[in-house]
Amino acid sequence: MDFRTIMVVTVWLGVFAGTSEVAATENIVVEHGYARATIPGTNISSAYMNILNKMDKNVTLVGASSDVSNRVEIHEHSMENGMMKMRQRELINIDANSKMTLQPSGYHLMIFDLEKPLEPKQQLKLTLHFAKQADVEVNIPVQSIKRKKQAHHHH
Ligand SMILES: [Cu+2]
Repeated sequence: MDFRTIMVVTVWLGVFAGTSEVAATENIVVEHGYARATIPGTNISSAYMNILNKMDKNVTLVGASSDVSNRVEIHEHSMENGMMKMRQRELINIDANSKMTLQPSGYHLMIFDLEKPLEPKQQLKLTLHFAKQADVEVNIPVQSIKRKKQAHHHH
């Protein structure tokens, strides 16, 4: 399986979202964060969360980093002609007083080149980098991939 195939498969499987609020600053709040356990045979993971911008101006997520990987990228999944496509993105804009959801079918963070696979129940520390705004550190749980029946609707 090549990398793109793996990503498509993980999207179709779907996962349960986490429930705990994981980090807060005064201006940017991250909640419902979780990362996927690494699929055996791969060295990648992906991370999802809600990012709440509580300010009266927009903020821009420009990247993320982690001590488990030197390569964390912003990606976007979208359906094009019935095919799930994944593209790297430079940034994510979050409007004033609004919420951006990083989720399997949209924007997400891809973590590459893991030295050790991420295991369920482990905590993953991520640092989110914003333009003209302090970094936000989050600690999110690693969750195993669970099958969701609804995820098998093919569009
Ligand atoms: Cu991706």
